[in-house]
Amino acid sequence: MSNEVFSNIPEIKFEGPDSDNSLAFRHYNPSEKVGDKTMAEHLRFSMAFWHTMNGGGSDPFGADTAQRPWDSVSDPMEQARIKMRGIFELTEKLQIPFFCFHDRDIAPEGETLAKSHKNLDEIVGLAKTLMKTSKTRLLWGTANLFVHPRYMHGGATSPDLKVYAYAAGQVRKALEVTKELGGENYVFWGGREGYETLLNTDMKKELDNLAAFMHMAVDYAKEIGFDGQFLFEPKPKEPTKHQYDTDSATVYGFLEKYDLLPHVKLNIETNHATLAGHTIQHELHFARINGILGSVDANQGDTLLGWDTDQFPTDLYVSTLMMYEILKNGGLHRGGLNFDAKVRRPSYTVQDVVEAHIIGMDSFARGLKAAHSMLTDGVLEDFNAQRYASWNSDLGKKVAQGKATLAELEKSVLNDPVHVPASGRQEYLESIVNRYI
Ligand code: GLO
Ligand code: MG
Ligand code: MG
Repeated sequence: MSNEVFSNIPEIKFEGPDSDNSLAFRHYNPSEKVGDKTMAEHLRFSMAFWHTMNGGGSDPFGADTAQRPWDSVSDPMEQARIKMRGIFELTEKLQIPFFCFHDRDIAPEGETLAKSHKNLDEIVGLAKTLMKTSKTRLLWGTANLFVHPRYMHGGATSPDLKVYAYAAGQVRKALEVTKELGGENYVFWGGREGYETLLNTDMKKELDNLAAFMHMAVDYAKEIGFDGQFLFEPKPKEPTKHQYDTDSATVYGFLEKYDLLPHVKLNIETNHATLAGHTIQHELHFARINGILGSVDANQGDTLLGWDTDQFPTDLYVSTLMMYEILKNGGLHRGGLNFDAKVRRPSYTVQDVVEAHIIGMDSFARGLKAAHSMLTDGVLEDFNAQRYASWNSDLGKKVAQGKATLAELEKSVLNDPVHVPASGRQEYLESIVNRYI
């Protein structure tokens, strides 16, 4: 078909673990059932517009390396049209059901906010038309409040009211178009919502303003009948030295303090967990037990580098433990696994991008299967039920009900001979996890 944007990319199909074809799935078989759901229903993959359509590979030391079909097109609006057609085509060829975008990824910024809205409307109109004949859906939309120089001090935490108002206008519009495209979620990531030095920062005012901003977004969503899930994405540093949305626990505290917990869940990214000094399992687990696990930005960092490398996920140990938490959460519900990931700079072809998505999808398919078997056998559950068994005693139950006293607890052990608790058997448990992978 001459209309194709990526004419050299075929439809990617499941060929099984023995296939030598780099443009095929070895493990991701969308219709295969794992437990009571298909792989497609469990995994809800999504493609990131900013990396896959806009990322060119430039870094602080060098220019773009990527070769893309629209390279020779100079009109930014025409490029935007091709890229939008491109993401629908590529998601379909890869059997990825969703995509995600920032407002400024899909349409160029105009001279005024009003002109930017107009550009956005045109491209959103195109996306809507493409959706009529495509299976591709919108996982989430968001507003880019960090690239433009006006946001150098932040967007929703800017010390300058005019900048704050501009950010508000962008978010209002982004919510409107996310609704128009049937988006399942709306994400806040505080790109520049943080600070470099407290010498020029009123932290309390900035956090109060951020909360007011989010409440206005929640109110506007209600006003226009957008019923998507709001998500807040934690990240500890980069671009600012101190990001206000450091990690899941910090964001939970913020949401609770400002009465936003009823409206907002988390979008948790693997590489951001690493930067915060946590495992992704810790981040997902914390969110799960507090009822705020919303969606996942599936990527991975590099153990030797201290910044956000946003690589495609390949680590099966990690994908297994992630899927373990997600299954225990009863799934991702309206969320998904969004590949917030980019190929390395020397991987400059479109084929590299496709192969990167394939290994990401295969890694999660294997993680899903391993986690599902592990959970079905209940090995970790049985072990931990035993480990915490003493809490089933009457005294243990009293503590849980808040009815015990220090003196009562003391009395229960006052005349005990030396008590040695059972071994934690970490290495044994690690060997069990390895067996399932
Ligand atoms: C950068 C973030 C970024 C967000 C995106 C959505 O480190 O991961 O890609 O996911 O802006 O809010
Ligand atoms: Mg992200
Ligand atoms: Mg990132």
